[in-house]
Amino acid sequence: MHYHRRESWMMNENQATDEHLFVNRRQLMVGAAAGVGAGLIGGAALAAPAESQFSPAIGRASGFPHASTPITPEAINSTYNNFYEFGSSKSISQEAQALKTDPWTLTIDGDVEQEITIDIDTLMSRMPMQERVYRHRCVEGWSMVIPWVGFPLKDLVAMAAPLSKARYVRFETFYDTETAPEQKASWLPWPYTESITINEATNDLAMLVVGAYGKVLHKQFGAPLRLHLPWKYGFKSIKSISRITFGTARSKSFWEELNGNEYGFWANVNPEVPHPRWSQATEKPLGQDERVPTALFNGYGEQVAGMYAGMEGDRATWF
Ligand SMILES: Nc1nc2c(c(=O)[nH]1)N[C@H]1C(S)=C(S)[C@@H](COP(=O)(O)O)O[C@H]1N2
Ligand SMILES: [Mo]
Repeated sequence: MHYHRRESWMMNENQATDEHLFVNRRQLMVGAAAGVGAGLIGGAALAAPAESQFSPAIGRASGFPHASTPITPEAINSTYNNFYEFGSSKSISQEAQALKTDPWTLTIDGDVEQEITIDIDTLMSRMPMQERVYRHRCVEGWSMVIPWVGFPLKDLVAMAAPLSKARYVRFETFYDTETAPEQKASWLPWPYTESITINEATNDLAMLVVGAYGKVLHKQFGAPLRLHLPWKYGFKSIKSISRITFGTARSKSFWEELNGNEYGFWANVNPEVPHPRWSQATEKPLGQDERVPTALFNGYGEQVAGMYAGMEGDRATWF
């Protein structure tokens, strides 16, 4: 539970963006498996679980804050979800199995040097995979701790080569009323979208997730590609991403469109700023009886607070 400031996961900027390393990622992974290149993929320290469906080269990054917090049991986590495309209750794990994840492509467009559509498997083969244990705090007041497998969002940003004028990154979920009948509801602004700044997208903590618990991502977790921003309320961590668009202007997200007074753009976790209808001071970890105090930035302030310097007094930073 201790966090030390200088950690091996603090990847060298050059390593994250260097073209030559992108080309040699497969070799890098082989090197890591042999125990020689672990530092190069961001501090692989512990071996992935033996039953992992991922390459053994994918190690667990030990240095992230809260990396040794007890993990929420998979059985609890995978049956208590928010995925409105499949219903507004927490019990959508069965319904979500209708999601078709193969084939799946991701389109990267907007203010980029070249728009591309890339197959999810190709994308995964080009990105530096890693396991990270992250806390997740839903705006509704429950939380979980989950071992994600994925890659830094900043590596995808580097691959996308956004134009210098791009300031925002918008994420969009699939839209398919056949597999997700809830998307027929005309009063909801489908498809689900989210938006963050380029600065946030290139923060070390921002992660694109393709797996959890050593397995390819369960459909209810937002297969095959979902975001995780552990310092923000959970709704920012959009599931089943099919498009990422770089732009100069902020776009309204699904929740902001529905109720901007309750679910804003920044949505950084702050126990002292209540939701208009409830306190955010405490949270209920899934699988535990007692509520526990909620932490500023969900406990990741050291990594992210600098991005919001001077904005602390603005209520919009926190909801
Ligand atoms: N596409 C999509 N992404 C989404 C949601 C959703 O309804 N649809 N719900 C969000 C909310 S409110 C939370 S708390 C998390 C829940 O993630 P989990 O089910 O993996 O715990 O997903 C977020 N991403
Ligand atoms: Mo949430």
